[in-house]
Amino acid sequence: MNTKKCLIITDVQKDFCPGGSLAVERGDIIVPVINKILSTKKFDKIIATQDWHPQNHRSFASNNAGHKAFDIVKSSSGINVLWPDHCVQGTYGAQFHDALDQNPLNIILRKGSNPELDSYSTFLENDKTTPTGLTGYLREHGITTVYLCGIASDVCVFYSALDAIHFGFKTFVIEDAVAGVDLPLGNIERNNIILKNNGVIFINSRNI
Ligand code: VGL
Ligand code: ZN
Repeated sequence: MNTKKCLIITDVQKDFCPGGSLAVERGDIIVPVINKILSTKKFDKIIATQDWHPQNHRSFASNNAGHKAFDIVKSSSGINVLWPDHCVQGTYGAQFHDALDQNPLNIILRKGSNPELDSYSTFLENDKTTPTGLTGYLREHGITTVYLCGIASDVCVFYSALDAIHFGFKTFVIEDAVAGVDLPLGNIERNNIILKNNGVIFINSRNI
């Protein structure tokens, strides 16, 4: 079968990098790695996603009276962690990291715009039914294989990789081009094991 590859760059945004409101350790370190991957021109399509929340988003602790950031909650709308305000539409923190090479991007997909619903996966929102449109885009372009990188390895990259497998794509996570929240501690390692058990392949960027 003819292999067609798409690189999916997840949420490489200022708020997820050191200095941002939901900063992830190493969030900035992966940017030159991603740029180097881009320079190899090994992909048929390249997509980048942006977490893109309205200020009144239900996943923000500030919009839930009596709660603080990183509280774990239960809700029917797929909101399970309350986060600090982050990636608010049109703000500085929602911008891509300045060093990310945006020239090769074919599309930019924004997610998390419904104030009542979070959207970790770049394929389906957290209700597990609302599509972002990514599956259709990939299928229309005959993509068979996806390579995931970006932030956060144990949140958006994790749920995207599971959905990529679910929708039938051969799925790689580029291990030196992801950074995670690791909340609670050990979450990155636990989720990596789940991904491997579901058929996700971990690869170093030099072996792509
Ligand atoms: C993310 C937490 C909240 C992510 C987005 O991009 O992994 N994490 N919103
Ligand atoms: Zn978010």
